[in-house]
Amino acid sequence: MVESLILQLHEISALKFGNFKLKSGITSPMYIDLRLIISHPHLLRQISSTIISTLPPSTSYDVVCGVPYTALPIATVISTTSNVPMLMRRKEIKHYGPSKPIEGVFQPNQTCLIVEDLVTSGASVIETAAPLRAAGLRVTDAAVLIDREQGGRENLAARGITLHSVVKLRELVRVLKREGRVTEETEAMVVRFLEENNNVSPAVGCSAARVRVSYGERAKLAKNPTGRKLFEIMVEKKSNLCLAADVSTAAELLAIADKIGPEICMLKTHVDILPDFTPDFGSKLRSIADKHNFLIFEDRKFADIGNTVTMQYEGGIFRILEWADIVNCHIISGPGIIDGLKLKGLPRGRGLLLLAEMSSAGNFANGEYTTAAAKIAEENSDFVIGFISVNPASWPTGSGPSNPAFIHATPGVQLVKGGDGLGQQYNTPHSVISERGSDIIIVGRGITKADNPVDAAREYRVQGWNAYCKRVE
Ligand code: S5P
Repeated sequence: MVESLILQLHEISALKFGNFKLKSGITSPMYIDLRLIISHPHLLRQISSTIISTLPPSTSYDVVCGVPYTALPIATVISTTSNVPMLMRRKEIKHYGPSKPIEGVFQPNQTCLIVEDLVTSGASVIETAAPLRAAGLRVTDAAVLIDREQGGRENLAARGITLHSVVKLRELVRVLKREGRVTEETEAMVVRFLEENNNVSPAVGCSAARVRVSYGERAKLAKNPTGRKLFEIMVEKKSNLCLAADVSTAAELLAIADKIGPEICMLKTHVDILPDFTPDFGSKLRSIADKHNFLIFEDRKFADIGNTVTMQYEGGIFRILEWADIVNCHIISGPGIIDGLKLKGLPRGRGLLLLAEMSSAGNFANGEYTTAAAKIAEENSDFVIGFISVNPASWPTGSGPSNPAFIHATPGVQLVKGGDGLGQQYNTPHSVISERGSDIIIVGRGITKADNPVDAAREYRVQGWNAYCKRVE
């Protein structure tokens, strides 16, 4: 049965041999293109039923979800033939109408079987499991046609997902060789390739040296006490998650800070959106921060001349200097803004983040502007603790991002890529930490608007932390 499947896949050219560049950048002697199966309904049906019959009889599930896009038709056939409802995970979030990462009807605590055509590192299955889990579903098993035997099984097991495959790549090539479809040399080449690439990380590597240094080591390099404290908290709490607590009232903010406090290393505020702000807000938030061991970051985005920002930082009704460990500023007005903020902040041991890049579409913080921010940071490393950035891995080496003392915090993070219709652009925790080389994920509506913000925060924390662990491994 499995043998006949393999031969049919070879006949329709879904299995090709030669020299192929994979998504990960490595060259493979074999290319598997299972998108072709939708042109062969009989084969699609056979693949779907074989995937299900390979599962151990004890595997139970209430719903199935295919990894987009190739496995969607497979999951659909499984759903219709076994009469099990299906869910779909959106790869992009819609900019209009209700935007749900998961389409279909389900109950929290139901078990969802993930269906996939091909597993290499397991990254796609992991990316699909994340929003399902954040929605309250249990994900314990993934059923797949082909296991490339390149670390996917182990990477998934590390995340609590058991991989069930119909066929492993070595076995598949053995069958083709036995049936005279490939030569002995080709088989040997594939086997050698698998031996040399037996552990493809689901995290794509990042070149800057900074990203390989652990947060603990970087704490020792930080010149500013708040920068050092932030790294230390991240290590202690195994968290690189910052909550953007953009809620409607101060009362709500204090409540969510207390609930989500255990999951975060930092809480970001916009105090000027709180209609019920009172002078004791700062001390109340401070005691919650002390209770749960997180830092407070007021996202004030100062942008004026040095003299004005000293007054904005210290005075007014908000008295930010009193209670915020960290503030941030634009560098549009030149280095005088840093001098102004430093004058007030440094004696109190506070820290400053520079907005070197922004997450919104069409923003102007790039190129020379970003390089200038990196230079200003180097010149003020006693007070500047790092950057608000979006893709530090793309900054030229030798500028700020390669200095491990500086921390990078990135907004525009949700479990699926997308946007909010007002210019915000989202990347996943994995992409932000592993591919873009940032250190902290700043998450707002992904948590505050979730059905269960505490569960959602935990999921973001785990994803952010796992991506970091993989990066420094
Ligand atoms: O470039 C930026 C800089 C910041 S600090 N883009 C941003 O979105 N932010 C802030 O991050 C923004 O003000 C908001 O508080 C948070 C993102 O919230 P979310 O709901 O889109 O996750």
